[in-house]
Amino acid sequence: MPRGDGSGRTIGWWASSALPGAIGMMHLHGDVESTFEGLSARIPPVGGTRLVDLEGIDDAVLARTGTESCLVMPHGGPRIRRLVTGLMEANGVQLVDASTVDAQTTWPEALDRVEATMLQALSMTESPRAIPLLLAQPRRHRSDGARPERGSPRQRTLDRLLVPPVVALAGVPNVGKSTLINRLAGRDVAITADLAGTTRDAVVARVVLDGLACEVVDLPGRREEGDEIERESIRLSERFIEEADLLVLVTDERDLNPEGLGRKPDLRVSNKADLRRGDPGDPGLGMSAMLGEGIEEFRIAVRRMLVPDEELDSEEPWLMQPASGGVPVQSPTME
Ligand SMILES: Nc1nc2c(ncn2[C@@H]2O[C@H](COP(=O)(O)OP(=O)(O)OP(=O)(O)O)[C@@H](O)[C@H]2O)c(=O)[nH]1
Ligand SMILES: [Mg+2]
Repeated sequence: MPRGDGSGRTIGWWASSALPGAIGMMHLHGDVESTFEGLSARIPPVGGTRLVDLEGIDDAVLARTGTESCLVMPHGGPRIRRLVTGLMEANGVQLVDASTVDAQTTWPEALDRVEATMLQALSMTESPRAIPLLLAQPRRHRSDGARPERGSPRQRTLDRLLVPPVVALAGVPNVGKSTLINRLAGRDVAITADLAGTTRDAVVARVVLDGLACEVVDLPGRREEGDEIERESIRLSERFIEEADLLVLVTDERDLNPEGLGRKPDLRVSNKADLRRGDPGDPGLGMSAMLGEGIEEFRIAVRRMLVPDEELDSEEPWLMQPASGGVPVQSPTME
């Protein structure tokens, strides 16, 4: 992903479609601290998420995915989108769109447009799995295979190698969601405790899962009783549940129950398998986030669901330009 150059520049792009009613997701890269200094909304620390009022336009979830990156998730209707775009521009964000910028200007050493686009994509990606695929593209585009169709399911799937998909971990309190995100990140990003309701606000971490960079979100477990703060954190969770590219339901039971998530989970995992050892009814599936068992299988399962093997293995060309909302093709460091 492009880095800020300390000059106070931030670039942004919408990663979600402009359909009414949906959640909108804007990615920001660069000097995101300065961007939010001009707004009354305070940006959370790295790993943190916060529900903020965007100057009266809408309440939005801010998720600080890195020192120089942030996700902004307001409601996604066209009017709110337009107002949020204007607000960001007024605060120095340069909104970019792949279709409007010529990659060959940025990469003059490239032999042709495809190679320039490939170099551009290489400079963006944080997914090791993207690299061999990108390097193979110029040859594939030159051979006369079928031309890839912009926005087709295959293109959108491969674009996840350039724009990290959001993987949300949901489930009732105390099942081990925070233990799982810490295990995946290889460090303590979330607090864990043997107490329901430990995680009150969602926590995000950029994690490479089987070669695919993802934004993993640990959501607070839902409890029916709860104060206003808890209800607000539930509203925050609902955004992530709606917008996640992959919704994972974590339980500590053998019977996996969706628990009224509002959306069918894409993947279900049964944690705390260590406690069920010797249980004759236990099918032997599941994981132990605490002991690290079944974690590698989980990483692979997530990557396969987001970018299936057949897409990685296919010889068909890839456009390398996420089409839904535009990608940052002119990094602040490249000028
Ligand atoms: N035995 C066992 N305990 C686990 C495992 N994973 C997590 N735990 C424990 O379960 C308790 C709850 O774990 P958390 O990760 O805080 O649970 P959570 O789902 O994030 O809970 P909330 O934040 O309340 O929603 C902690 O005491 C963990 O150490 C596991 O695989 N096996
Ligand atoms: Mg937790």
